[in-house]
Amino acid sequence: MNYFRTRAVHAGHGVDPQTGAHAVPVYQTSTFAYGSAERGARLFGGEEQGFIYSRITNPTVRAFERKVADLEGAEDGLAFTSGMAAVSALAFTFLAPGDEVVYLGPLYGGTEGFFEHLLSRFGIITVDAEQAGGLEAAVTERTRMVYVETPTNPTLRVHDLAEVARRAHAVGALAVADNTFASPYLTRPLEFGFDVVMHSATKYLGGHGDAIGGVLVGSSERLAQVRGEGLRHVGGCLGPQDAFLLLRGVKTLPLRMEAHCDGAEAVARFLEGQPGVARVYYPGLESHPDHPVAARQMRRFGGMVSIDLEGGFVAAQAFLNHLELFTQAVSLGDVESLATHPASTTHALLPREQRERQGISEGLVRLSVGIEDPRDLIADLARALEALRSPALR
Ligand code: 4LM
Repeated sequence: MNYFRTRAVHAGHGVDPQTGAHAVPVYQTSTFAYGSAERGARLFGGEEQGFIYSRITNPTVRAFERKVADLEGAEDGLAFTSGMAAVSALAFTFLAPGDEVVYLGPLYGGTEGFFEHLLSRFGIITVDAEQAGGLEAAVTERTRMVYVETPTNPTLRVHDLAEVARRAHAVGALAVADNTFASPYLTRPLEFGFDVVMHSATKYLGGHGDAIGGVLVGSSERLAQVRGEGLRHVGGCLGPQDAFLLLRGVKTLPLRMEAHCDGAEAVARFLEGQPGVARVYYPGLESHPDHPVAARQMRRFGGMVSIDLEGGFVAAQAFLNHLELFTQAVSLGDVESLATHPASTTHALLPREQRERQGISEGLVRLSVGIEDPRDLIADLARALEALRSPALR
């Protein structure tokens, strides 16, 4: 299986050997009989590999892990009940008091909140490289992890992944990329030297807005450590029913991503230059400062578009309230188009000055462009922009 589209359908599983079931069955079981006390001892002692308990591993979940690992070009994968469970398991496995995490902000507000508010309480030092004069200045001998999103949420920056991995490795730190926005169809950070890739599988991997999940991919050795510590002891395991939905979703990832990219490109081009729109953030536009990096690292430019509206929060609220086809909701990567105001939702926990520094202004609206016909989406956006020009709002 050489090609991504084939692997998206077939990788990670085959026909069920016992029953011939064509779809991976939902192994809705908490525990697995080991048959004899001797085998139980071997399984628990690590001398034999097998299913023991669904917090640690489950066959439906395993199929999902293997499929994502294949698509990212990784040795192995490890699934969690959410993206946040994946991030926290990774941190609890590899970080200790006195260690430093350097990240390139902004990140998803939940991840940045986890770093700044929770990890810091455990004596782990967290540094936003963008506020500390760049990666070179921020990375020190104590840096154990360098963390980036590609592209970033919600300002769609695209960092040079090879350069970030090089700087992380120069001090022996783990290079971690949250590839949620790109998906492995558009970017594979391991190919640029990253050690671990993380996904909120809730988004493009699942794709249908019906399941929450997270996944890490990387070397078998590293992931075995996370399975044994961050997953086993913290316990954020993915359930088999959600694994089934995510597994089904991933099969159409390449087809959906092409449609998301078609829609986002059309929407971004339409929005650029519209009266009332101060700025359009989309890495596929030549006007985007990271366009050359994105063109090197990404197959296409993704399904997310952010816009800065003149008139701040009042304009953003009015614009959102006039959308009819876009649903006002957080999350992203669903087949349905979604729209949100990051400053008051996904990034509301961050202090306002920090948000402003990171470009998350009061007028910023984030669009997750679905797979609908772009002409209908543009008509919806045009209608909402027209409403902003009404005399009452001027
Ligand atoms: C949102 N995002 O932005 P779970 N990494 C990235 C994300 O965007 C998210 C997570 C991790 C949004 C959720 C409300 C780049 C989430 C966290 O939600 O824990 O699966 O992933 O709208």
